[in-house]
Amino acid sequence: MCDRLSNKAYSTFLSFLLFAFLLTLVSCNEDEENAPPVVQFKGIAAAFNDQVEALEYSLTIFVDQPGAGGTAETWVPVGFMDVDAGHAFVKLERLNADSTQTTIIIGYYPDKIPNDPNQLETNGELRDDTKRLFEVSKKYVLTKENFDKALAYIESVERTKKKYHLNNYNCADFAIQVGLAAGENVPDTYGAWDINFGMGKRLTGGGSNPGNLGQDLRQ
Ligand SMILES: [Ca+2]
Ligand SMILES: [Ca+2]
Repeated sequence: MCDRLSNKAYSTFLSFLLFAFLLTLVSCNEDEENAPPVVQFKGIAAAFNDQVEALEYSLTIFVDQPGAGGTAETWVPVGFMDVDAGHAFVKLERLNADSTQTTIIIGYYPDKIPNDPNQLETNGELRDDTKRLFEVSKKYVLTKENFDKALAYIESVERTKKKYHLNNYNCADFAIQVGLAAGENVPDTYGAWDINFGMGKRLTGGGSNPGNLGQDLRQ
């Protein structure tokens, strides 16, 4: 009897853990209540459409790796029943001749936590990640032409309403693709997750991810 009770409790625990993992990973580790504001993109694009003389254009990729960083894990457990999958985001910055800077800091998120934890695709949206913490960053100085290409790519994500997909197009994919659009050879290492919770509950998948990307950019 004790064994049966124990198994039932364990099964319940595993179910909670799986659900928490899915919610957290799908949301790129960001809870709804503290979600960064959705970017009003028209204003941001227009910010660079002035006649200010520029000294330098750059792209910086930021990575909040799972946990405290420093490993290529695709996720780490947090506390008793939570999971941290990290986040990746980008900054496009223009240093102006008048000693000011024009900057956007932006990340890609699912628009909402899906009701069905097995549904890996949902609508995506760009959010202002100005206040987001990170452990790794890499700056790429760009030509104006490549800077404009990166900006155009971000605009295309918005314009085409590109879908978020946990395996195929998540926050790390967005950051990597912005870098590629800018002509930079941004590394893209596949990381897998295969979590067997027992009782028939198993999550397998993989793709670009903040753990691997952060580790790659440390090199
Ligand atoms: Ca972290
Ligand atoms: Ca990918």
